[in-house]
Amino acid sequence: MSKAILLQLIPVAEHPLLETLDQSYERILLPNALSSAELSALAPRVELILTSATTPTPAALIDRLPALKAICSAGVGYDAIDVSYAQQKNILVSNTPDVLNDCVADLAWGLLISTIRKIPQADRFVRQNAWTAHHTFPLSNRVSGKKLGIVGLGRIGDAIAQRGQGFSMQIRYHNRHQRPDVAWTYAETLLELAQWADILLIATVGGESTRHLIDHSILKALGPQGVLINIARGSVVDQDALISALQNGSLGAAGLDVYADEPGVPAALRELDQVVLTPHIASATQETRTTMLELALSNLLSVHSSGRCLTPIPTI
Ligand code: 8YV
Repeated sequence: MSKAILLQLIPVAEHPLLETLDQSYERILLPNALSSAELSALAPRVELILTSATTPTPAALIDRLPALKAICSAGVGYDAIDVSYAQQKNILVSNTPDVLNDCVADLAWGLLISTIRKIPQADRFVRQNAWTAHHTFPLSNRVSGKKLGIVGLGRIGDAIAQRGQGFSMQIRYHNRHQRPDVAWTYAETLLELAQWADILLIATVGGESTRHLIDHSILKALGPQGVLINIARGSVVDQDALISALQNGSLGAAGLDVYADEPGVPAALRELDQVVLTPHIASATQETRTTMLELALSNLLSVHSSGRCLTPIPTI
């Protein structure tokens, strides 16, 4: 009898846990090239999906797989997966929380410091051989002691706030609800947080609930000296409003790891010198990506052995 199928929506590096999975599953990498007819032929045997936070896993795909038991993602965000649809169909869905908190928080701080101290611009200045005895790099701004407003104080937001203490930052946050377990000051509204903050750092979840949370009015409240840092999801920011605010000087600067339509980054954004851009790399270190993969594979193995995920996404 043919083995059940583990459908990989993402390519992954070799790993001993894959060898264990291979004992029970035929692993098929679903390339864009797999025709609809080929997928239909495999569909009755597909029990598991391995995906990532940035790989669409829509209801249309779930619908084609009648034997699907679990979708395990190597990533913490799950806005690209139709979780509620899967859960309605009793399909387990898991993500990889916590294991990436440190690297995402590190990158958030890297972007924050790079943006305010203009490190990439200074690097370009040196490489272009512009530094002479009579031409020095323009002054930037101080980081330590600034007012840091965090939008979304989850586990990643916590790790970012903790690092902020080392920089003597004043820290406030806005969440849907105040957290009784943290000492940081809660801002009742996002507008109030943006008015207060020097730096607004977005660490909230993506998806419809937070779409364009950062709009024209929030950017205006942050102001001409304000800095926006986004390591969460591009969808949280109205990207057109952000570009306009940066172009007309009503916002000071931005450091972005995520965009509205990845991997596309509009030319208008790329042309702005006061913006630091990274290609969605917050969790992209050897160590963290290995740990994320291990947790995703452990979730798949757990579904196989016990019918449960180790880190299931709560029912939504
Ligand atoms: C990755 C992410 O980009 O975990 C998330 O939510 O956005 C990132 O860690 C992604 O998982 C890469 O595949």
